[in-house]
Amino acid sequence: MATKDENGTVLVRKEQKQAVKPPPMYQVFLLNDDYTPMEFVVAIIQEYFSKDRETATQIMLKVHRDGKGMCGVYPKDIASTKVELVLTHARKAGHPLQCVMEEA
Ligand code: TYC
Repeated sequence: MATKDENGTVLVRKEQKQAVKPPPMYQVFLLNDDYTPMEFVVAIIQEYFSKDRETATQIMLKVHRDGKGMCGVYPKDIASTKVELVLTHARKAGHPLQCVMEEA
């Protein structure tokens, strides 16, 4: 909004600081276990995290070696939906695969 000071000079307010913060983002991880087949994990990463086969294989191998690997970063509701879909798919297939989210 423009106003005038005592000399009649037009004062223009500086653009207001952005009032809305960007939403917090969440990293989605797969955890290693001794039973879920490698091929199943690769397929999960391709299907739910939109990775190509090579990238999915690299992520799966990282999880296998290090115990944990990041599959993607999303706003909270999307991350939470991905975790639920992965867990549901894994349980239906009879695998103990674990999937978790952490604020980035
Ligand atoms: N460790 C599993 C195996 O040797 C493979 C595996 C990889 C399981 C990644 C889970 O998130 C996982 N069959």
